[in-house]
Amino acid sequence: MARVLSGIQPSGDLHLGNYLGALRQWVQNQDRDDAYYCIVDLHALTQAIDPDELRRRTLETAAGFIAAGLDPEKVTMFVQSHVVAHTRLAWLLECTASMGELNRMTQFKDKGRGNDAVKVGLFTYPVLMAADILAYDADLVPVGEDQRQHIELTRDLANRFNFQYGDVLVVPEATIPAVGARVMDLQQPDRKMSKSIPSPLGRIDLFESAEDTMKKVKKAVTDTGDDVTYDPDGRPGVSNLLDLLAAATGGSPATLATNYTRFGDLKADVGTALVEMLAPLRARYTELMSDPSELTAVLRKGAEKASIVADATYDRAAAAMGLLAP
Ligand code: ATP
Ligand code: LTN
Repeated sequence: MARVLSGIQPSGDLHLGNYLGALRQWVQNQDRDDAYYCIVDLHALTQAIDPDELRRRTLETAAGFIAAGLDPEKVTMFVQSHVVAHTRLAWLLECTASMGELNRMTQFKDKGRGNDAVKVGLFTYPVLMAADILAYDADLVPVGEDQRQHIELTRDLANRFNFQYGDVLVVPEATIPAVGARVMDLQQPDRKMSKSIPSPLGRIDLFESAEDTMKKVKKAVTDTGDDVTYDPDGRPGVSNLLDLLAAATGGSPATLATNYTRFGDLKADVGTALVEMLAPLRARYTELMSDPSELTAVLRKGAEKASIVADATYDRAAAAMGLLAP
């Protein structure tokens, strides 16, 4: 059985990119894997967020995990800050990572570089992520394409630690889905759909109304020319729509393109396919949010189980580095 870990930040509403890039593969493999899924609230602190909003979104993200199809009886679901070993192990790894390699992380370059007021936490973000993964001896990390560089860093840190201190950490691998690994913004198809960028028309939230989804797909930016062809580099708008259709219905985007001559017909089919895919998720979400006490119980149990695994890894790593046992 493969040990699996992944996480999502409670920094905004879950969107179609989170579902197709990450959540859907978590659900598909939950019978096969020994999986740990965390709501990474400490990572959400690296960008300004209101405390009440963070609390609310943490619960909403937990409801979102279950609504997307995760079964808390089959996987361990928990909140990152409830398991103290993450930050303890992160410190040990901060004493393994170099300034140079963190400076090369594209997320830091995009969100913070060159700004003196940028928070230290944004700089060390990838080390905490490495700790999330390594604390569970994870073999696999199911994520979207944008996380590839972070997983590479995690592997480098684990290898370096093992070289220096002995065979302590498991070196993980990213698993990135064949379709839906990089869902683009519907209004700006040259950048990824994202929680933290205000883009009400460009982002499809997982639990929004069917009318909103239809409207956003209808207004999606397409490219110059009026034929439907699959060319992600040259024609990112229409290609993103074809990717979404392929992700929702199966089939390959290039083959699906041959069924259409007009953007309008393609958009109508993409809208309908997404609404059909998301309707059951939205119904479950509404039901779950009506009783948050059940969610908090799931998270408490999850954190207890996760702590046992993560504490053991921390103890192993601390001992290997020479920290005196208490
Ligand atoms: P932010 O933009 O605030 O960083 P996000 O929307 O990228 O947030 P995260 O919590 O950082 O969401 O990511 C959770 C998971 O969703 C990750 O595995 C990530 O790779 C995946 N993911 C995020 N956006 C997309 C996207 N547009 N397409 C495919 N996968 C995505
Ligand atoms: N950095 C990730 C979120 C994240 C994560 C993790 C993903 C934090 N810890 C551990 C996988 C494994 C993001 O921004 N999408």
